Amino acid sequence: MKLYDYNGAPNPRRVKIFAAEKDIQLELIQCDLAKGEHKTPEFIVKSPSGKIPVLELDDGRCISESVAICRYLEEIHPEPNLFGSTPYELAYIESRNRHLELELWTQIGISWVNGPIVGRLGRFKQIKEAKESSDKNTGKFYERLNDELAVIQFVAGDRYTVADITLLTAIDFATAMVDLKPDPDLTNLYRWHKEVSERPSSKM
Ligand SMILES: N[C@@H](CCC(=O)N[C@@H](CS)C(=O)NCC(=O)O)C(=O)O
Repeated sequence: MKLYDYNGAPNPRRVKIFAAEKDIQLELIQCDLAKGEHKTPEFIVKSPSGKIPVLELDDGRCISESVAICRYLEEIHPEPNLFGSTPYELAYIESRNRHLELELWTQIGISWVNGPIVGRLGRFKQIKEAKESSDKNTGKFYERLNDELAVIQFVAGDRYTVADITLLTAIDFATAMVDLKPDPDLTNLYRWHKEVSERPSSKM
């Protein structure tokens, strides 16, 4: 299986960490976002939204969206389980993952597209007020996570799941590329980040 990737891109990293946790080997194909390789007609056939990651199966069929790709990997390689195994656990992990995607990743994304690195590309009209608001919302969400992680070890309770991968990649990207490093006072969040970063998969 091939994974269309770009070094440093956070969404392909989610899939690479997920696959590493399951010891699944993926052939990584670089799709150069800086050169616009993700917007070519050939690539749009693989990924209608013109985004990476994309998983290409050996028969040529493609799957886009990191969670959809991870679900496929979970189906073909069920252990270790990362999406939940009981009806409640499946739904709870899904809800935690959706909180992170809809309430954190979305805000980090707004700060990113309205921030200096994307600004230098000159491709979008940037909105300063949008960035100010999403920076603030990201900080508030970090505080909420810090409170939650005072009483749970991992994002969805007492074991590592796909939701931890979603949060790790969000925080690492926000810290390195968006200047949204969590405040050092958020000690529960830092405790969690240290533990999760020590897993070999996090080196992806
Ligand atoms: N919801 C998508 C987001 C994919 C995404 O935004 N990928 C970024 C790279 S991390 C991308 O391809 N950006 C290029 C663009 O949006 O044009 C997923 O989870 O896979």
